[in-house]
Amino acid sequence: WPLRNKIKFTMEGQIGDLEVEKHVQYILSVEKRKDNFESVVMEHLRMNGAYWGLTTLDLLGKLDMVDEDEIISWVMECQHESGGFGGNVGHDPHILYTLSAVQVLALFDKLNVLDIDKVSNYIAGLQNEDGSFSGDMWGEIDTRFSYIAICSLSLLQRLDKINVEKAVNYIVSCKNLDGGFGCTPGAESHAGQIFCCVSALALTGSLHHVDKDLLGWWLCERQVKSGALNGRPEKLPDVCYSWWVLSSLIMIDRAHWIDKEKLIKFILDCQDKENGGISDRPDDAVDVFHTYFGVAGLAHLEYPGLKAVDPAYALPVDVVNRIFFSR
Ligand code: GRG
Ligand code: ZN
Repeated sequence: WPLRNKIKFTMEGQIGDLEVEKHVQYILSVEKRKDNFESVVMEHLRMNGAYWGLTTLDLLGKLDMVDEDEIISWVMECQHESGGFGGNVGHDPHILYTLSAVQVLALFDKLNVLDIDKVSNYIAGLQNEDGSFSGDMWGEIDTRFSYIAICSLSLLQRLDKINVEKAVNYIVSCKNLDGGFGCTPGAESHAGQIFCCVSALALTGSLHHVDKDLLGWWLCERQVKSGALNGRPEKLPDVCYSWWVLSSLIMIDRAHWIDKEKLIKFILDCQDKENGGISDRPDDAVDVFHTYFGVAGLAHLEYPGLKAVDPAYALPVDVVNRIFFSR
């Protein structure tokens, strides 16, 4: 996924600094805190929080600051007898948390602790007759779940457990006239869903279903005057779209259609320079989700000192390479 135009980081004063140490401390403190508002809200999606926080630490080169054994045994405690993972110990399994669990294990090179067939059978069991995927036993269908199923099974090297052709056809049925994708057939294009559909198509070698110029045009139109990106026309910009939009543009080779320097400046402006963390917009409250997407967005923009991140697997490139090239 080569980026075409490199950015110069030498113009002092033009591009501020990434507060690496402060962000590391912020993530470590969120992991530990149990009594504040964010940790109460995060209780049921702690597995996603662990993925966001730990991947950020890895991109910053600081994954060794956490207790790996403690994390791995907590992740495995969240596994349900069905093979799927819950958001926390004792919670119901959902495909959303199952991908995060697989990604966290991948970060630590610990996929071998999994009963791979059990996890992949749980995921494959969520595929419907029309090729779509439900998120859990209750049946909600969304192209987010198609991506999650394909990404997880690809990381586990078990894509053969599902009907890939039908999965791809379902995603293509969610394509709109503007070149984008929605959560179900006929639903409006949204950058988050476009990320899911483009990644799923990339991971299955099916990107020929995307009109790259048409979609690239829609995606680069997401950049507003401040340099930030929004998720659909007329909506407010938000740091997380630096991930959803930019990853999609990279996968279709159109990342050079946006102004990268302006986007870097916007992400850096969303930092809490005192206490660490990144927010959705300047001066809003920070959270782990936007801290991850801010740092991962900067990694896509080749900000110095950050590991490269894979736009489809949403993991550091060295982690992905270790899975596919070292065995
Ligand atoms: C491994 C990176 C990774 C993801 C897992 C959960 C998931 C797969 C993908 C989610 C894709 C998605 C739909 C992202 C959008 C998230 C978001 C900011 C939603 C807000 O929606 P609105 O309607 O926001 O409140 P707008 O910006 O449209 O006003
Ligand atoms: Zn956001």
